[in-house]
Amino acid sequence: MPGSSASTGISIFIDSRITTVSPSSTSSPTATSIFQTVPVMWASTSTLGAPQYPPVPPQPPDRRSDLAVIVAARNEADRVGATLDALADAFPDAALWVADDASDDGTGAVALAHGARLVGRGRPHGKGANMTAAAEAMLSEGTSATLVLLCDGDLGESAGRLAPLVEAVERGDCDLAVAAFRVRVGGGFGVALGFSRWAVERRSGYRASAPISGQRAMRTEVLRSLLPFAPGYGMETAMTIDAVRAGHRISEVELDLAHRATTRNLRGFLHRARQLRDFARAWWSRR
Ligand SMILES: Nc1nc2c(ncn2[C@@H]2O[C@H](COP(=O)(O)OP(=O)(O)OP(=O)(O)O)[C@@H](O)[C@H]2O)c(=O)[nH]1
Ligand SMILES: [Mg+2]
Repeated sequence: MPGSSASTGISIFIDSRITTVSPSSTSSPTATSIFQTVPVMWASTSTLGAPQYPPVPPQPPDRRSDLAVIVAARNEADRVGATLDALADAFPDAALWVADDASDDGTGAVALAHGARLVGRGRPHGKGANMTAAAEAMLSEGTSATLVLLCDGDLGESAGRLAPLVEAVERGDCDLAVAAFRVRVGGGFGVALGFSRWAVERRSGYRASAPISGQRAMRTEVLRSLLPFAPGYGMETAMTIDAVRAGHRISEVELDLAHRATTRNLRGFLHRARQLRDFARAWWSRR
C-alpha cells in the first residue's frame, strides 16, 4: 500500500447499526524512512580530499493525519483503487473512507485492499445518504481530523491533484473549497448542470460555476453543519445552498481533474435525468 498508514477497520451499516471489524490480514508492511538510508549512501559515495557536502535530504511529504478523505463510490471497482492510491500519495497519513453504496462489482474489496475503511449497507441508498453515513461514521469515531475532503471515486490518479483544495481551507481563504474541472470531460447538453446553477443562485444568491462538483474540502465543524446531505445526486447542489445560507465562504479552485464521464448516449441521458430529478428535489426542499 503506497505510503498510507490509514487504518484498515471496516464499518458496515446494517439496519442502522454499525459493525466495526479490523481484519488482521490487511496489515501493511512496515514503511522504511528514507532518512535512515541517506547517511549511509553519503558515506559510501564520498571521496577523500574533495569538499564534502551531505546531500540535501528530500523534503518529507506533508503528513496529513489531520485530514479525513471520504470517497463516493458505486460500482467503481476499475477506478477506485487508482483513486485511493493517488489520495494516499498526495495525503500521507490521511484516513481514507469509502462510501460504497452496495456496489456489486467488487468495489468494496478493492477499497479495502487499498487501505480504506468502508461504509455501506446491504442495498443502495443513493449518494447523499451513503456519504452522510460515511461522514457520520468518521465523526462518531472521535476522529483526530480537523479537515475533510470529499471526493468522487472515479477520479483515478487525478485525485492526487486535490491538495490545493485542502490548502485553500487550511490557509483560511474559504470555509468550503470546491474543485472545478479545468477541462470539461463528457457530459450532455448542460441542462442538469444549468438547472443546478440556477437553483443555487435562486436559493442562495451565489453564482456557482461548479455546483455539482463532488470534490470539496472543509473543516470538520463545517462538515457537521452541512449534515445530513440531501438525497442522491442532490447532495452537492443542496450543500452549496446550505453553506451560503450558513454564512460559509465558498471558493472554487480550477484543477486538472479527470473522471469516467458519461456521454451523449442513452446511458448518459438516463444518468443526467436522475441527476436532474435529484437537483430539482434539492431545490424544492430548500424553498
Ligand atoms: N455512494 C454512492 N456513490 C455514488 C452513487 N452514484 C454515484 N456515485 C459515485 O459518485 C461519483 C459521481 O458519480 P458519477 O456517476 O460519476 O456522476 P458525475 O461525474 O457527476 O456525472 P457525469 O459527469 O454525467 O458522469 C462517482 O464516484 C460514483 O461512483 C451512489 O448511489 N452512492
Ligand atoms: Mg464522474
